Amino acid sequence: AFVENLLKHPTFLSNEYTTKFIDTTPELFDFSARRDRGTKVLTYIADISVNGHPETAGRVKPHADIKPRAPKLLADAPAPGTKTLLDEKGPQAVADWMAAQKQLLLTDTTMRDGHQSLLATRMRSIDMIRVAPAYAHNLPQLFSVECWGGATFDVAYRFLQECPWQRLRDLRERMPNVLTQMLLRGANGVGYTNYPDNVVKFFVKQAAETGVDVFRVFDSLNWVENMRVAMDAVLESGKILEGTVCYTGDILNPDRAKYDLKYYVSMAQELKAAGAHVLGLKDMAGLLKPGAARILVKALKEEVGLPVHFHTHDTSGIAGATILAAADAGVDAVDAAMDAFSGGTSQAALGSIVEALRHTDRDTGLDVEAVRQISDYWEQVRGQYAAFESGLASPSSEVYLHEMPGGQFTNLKAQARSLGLEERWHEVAHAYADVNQMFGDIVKVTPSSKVVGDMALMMVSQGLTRADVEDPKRDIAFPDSVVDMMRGNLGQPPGGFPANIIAKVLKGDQPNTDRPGLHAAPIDIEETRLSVTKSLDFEEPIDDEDLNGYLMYPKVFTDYMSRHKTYGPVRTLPTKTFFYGMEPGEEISVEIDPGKTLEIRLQAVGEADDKGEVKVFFELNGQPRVIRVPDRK
Ligand code: BTN
Ligand code: 3PY
Ligand code: ZN
Repeated sequence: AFVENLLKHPTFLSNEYTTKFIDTTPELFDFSARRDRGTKVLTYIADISVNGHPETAGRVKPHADIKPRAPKLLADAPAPGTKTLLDEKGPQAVADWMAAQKQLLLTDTTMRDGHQSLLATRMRSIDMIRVAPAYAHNLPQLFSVECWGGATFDVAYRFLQECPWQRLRDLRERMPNVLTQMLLRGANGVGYTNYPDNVVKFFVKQAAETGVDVFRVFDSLNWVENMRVAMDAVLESGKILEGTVCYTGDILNPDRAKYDLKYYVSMAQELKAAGAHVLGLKDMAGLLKPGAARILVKALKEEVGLPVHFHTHDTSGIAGATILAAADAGVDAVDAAMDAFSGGTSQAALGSIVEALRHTDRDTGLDVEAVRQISDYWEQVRGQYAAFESGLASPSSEVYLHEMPGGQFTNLKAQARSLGLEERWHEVAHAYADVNQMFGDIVKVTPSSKVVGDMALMMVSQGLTRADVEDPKRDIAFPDSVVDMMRGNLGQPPGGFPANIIAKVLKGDQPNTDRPGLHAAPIDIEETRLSVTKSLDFEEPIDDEDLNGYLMYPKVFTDYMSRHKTYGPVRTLPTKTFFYGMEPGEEISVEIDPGKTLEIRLQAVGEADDKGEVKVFFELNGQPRVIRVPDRK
């Protein structure tokens, strides 16, 4: 009866599912559907084996045969952790518990900021899912695992051909005792532009339902007004709201008085009044120096009274010192990355912080051997992504000049390279600093950092100085993102943007200085669901997760869905296969659905025929299969 029912299931009949559909209803899975999915996956492997992956062409190749092995589980079951506390007592209890702890609490960022900052966000879900049980069993004392949001959302769809929601669900399931954490760009969601209020609310509700426990909410101009909708949605979800202050400038420098101690304390107080359970201190570029951290953390703890969670980047090489100073000053939790994903534009090394604090009154209580074993796994994983390494070879004090966020640095460098400006990188760095001053000294973090970067690249490539740009007699074609920001579409920085630059960019038009969401009409969510379902040619309406994917990134999402139609569930392919295909004689096992494993052997690759097609010969579970793919080489 089950089989009969499922054969009538409209989604089944349309022969089109997301991985999620199958995962949640494995019983709906019969032989011909499996065969179809097998064929699609073989088509992907054949295509990559013949044509290569567009993203790894011409890049450094991984060494030899890397097969990451997850560490052994050191306990029979995951011990109760912070997530257990959240489920049993709620978000305020977690915050109270944080504040009462003597030990320094740690968040591991490897699965989000670590690879976002070192590998252009390219880490695939399968590499995270394999090690997640080791976190739950071996490191149950972690405060949280940052594993979602920021740039990971769109990169999953856009470049990795996988569903970010499915990633979250899989990680949540395998780490039932530790809090999951995401980075949310306030009204910009996980995108680069302000979304209507109802879209932001819909997104937060879904993220909470699918598995996010801690929401680090920030605004790219530090405008609390623009964070309220997202923050209220988190509060409503019953999850933990980490209202976040972004740190820029230098509180010790009298020339940067715009962002002084008073400024940060007062923003933090606003966030507390808005209902934050935890105060996030987000030093996205790694500018907070040890002496300043001591003063800032002490003031925030004394004058605001929320537990403080500190995030920084090691671009300058000083992050470890700053973290220890913050720990001394009483910070409650800090972010770090597993050793193999630490340093440079990423976070400081988690294992080294554990060791540095051992036998002190802030001893983290983490098992450093367990940390090392997990880091050894990540070391292997990182090797697979050699093509995406950005290669910042050494710490760089230049970060105090340009103030680029760790997550942007390598991206902007790649953009500079593609414009032929790599040799002139230090000019780009100076231009970035000049643009910041020209824009009135603003917080630079996604998306405002992208705007500053666009402008800096444009100035270097056109040989323009700040004086040239500001010269009222000179006509300048500003990048679209600059025009958009000056119109007020990302909100307002403290004190607004300078009048001269607004006048120049908007050519006399008046900017909107209200919160952008105030004037954005709500999206008709159900109407959108119907129209997207129709345009994808699905018979069943798309679910809330997919709809949220569409609302954030309409084109990225629909492109993903159309590739999914051709290639099926490629998310569980080994990373090497995903990026490089297979060699003749090679064999792999792929669990395409829980309990359903494909044994794939690539036998041989033929020559291109007169139609420009190549035959690729496989064995799939011992049966011969031939797949034709276009030769695009
Ligand atoms: C992208 O780079 O557009 C996303 C990655 C997946 C694209 C697949 S890889 C095989 C096939 N060949 C291409 O050039 N694109 C698709
Ligand atoms: C992001 O928004 O992706 C960031 O990492 C900001 O630091
Ligand atoms: Zn960061």
